[in-house]
Amino acid sequence: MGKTAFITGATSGIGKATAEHFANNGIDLILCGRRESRLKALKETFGKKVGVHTLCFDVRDKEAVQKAIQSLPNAFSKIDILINNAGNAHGFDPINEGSMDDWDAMIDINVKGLLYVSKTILPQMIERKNGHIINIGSTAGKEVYPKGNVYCASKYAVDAINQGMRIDLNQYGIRVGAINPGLVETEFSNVRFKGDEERADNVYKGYQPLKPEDIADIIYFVVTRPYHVNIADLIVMPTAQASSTIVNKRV
Ligand code: NDP
Ligand code: 8X3
Repeated sequence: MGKTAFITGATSGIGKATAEHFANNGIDLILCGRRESRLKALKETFGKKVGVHTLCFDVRDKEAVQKAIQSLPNAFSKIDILINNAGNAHGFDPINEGSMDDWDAMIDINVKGLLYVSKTILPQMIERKNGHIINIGSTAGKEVYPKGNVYCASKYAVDAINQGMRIDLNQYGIRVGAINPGLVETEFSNVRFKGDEERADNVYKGYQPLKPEDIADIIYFVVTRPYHVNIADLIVMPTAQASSTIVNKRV
């Protein structure tokens, strides 16, 4: 029987590209996000290749998370792979000027949302003594950059949770690993700059950023290693990027 992957944040960027890559390689999909029309379109497209079930919920709402996962039909109730991907940066301000609402959003989505989803899915993985969890961290979770403050903190938390999960779930044979991308051109900067397209586009100008497909390809590689191989922590940057702050913009 084929595998089933549960992908949060599948309506855009890295999550969507991962869904497409998995669909092209026969992995059934449970796709999550808040934008229902996008989920519907993804189901129509990828449903031609693999089984697809969609769940529309906000990862910040723990009751909604539990209700959605408990509602999974039998054909999708066994989750082999969990991609904890939903997340964003909100705002780009020095710490003294940051918005408390932005801080809430980043901690609630990137950290607490990841925990709620994982906690709800873990019992079945523990029961089967099998499962693979990929946490999408960031270079921002390895190195703080100016005005990154709380977004970086949320991704440092993902790094700690990734390590903690791997330690605590080791006895159940569950694989846990993080992929930490650098600059990837997605809707990430549109969200960070609250719809300011010009500012968002500027982030990716003058060099070749990663494409979401580059990360999807790596995620697929990670989940297709033999069972005894666990890729625990991976940093992936565009060639033009050397650190969170050093990017070779050939303009
Ligand atoms: P996108 O903005 O393109 O995608 C973000 C996804 O997260 C969307 O599908 C969105 O779906 C979902 N999401 C956001 N908030 C919520 C919420 N409250 N509840 C449920 N789903 C939510 O960005 P990326 O693809 O770039 O980001 C994916 C992950 O990759 C994030 O964790 C990000 O931090 C990380 N990352 C991104 C990098 C980059 O440079 N782009 C680099 C390093 C890491 P919807 O709006 O439909 O709910
Ligand atoms: C996203 C990468 O450098 O924009 O996590 O924070 S960065």
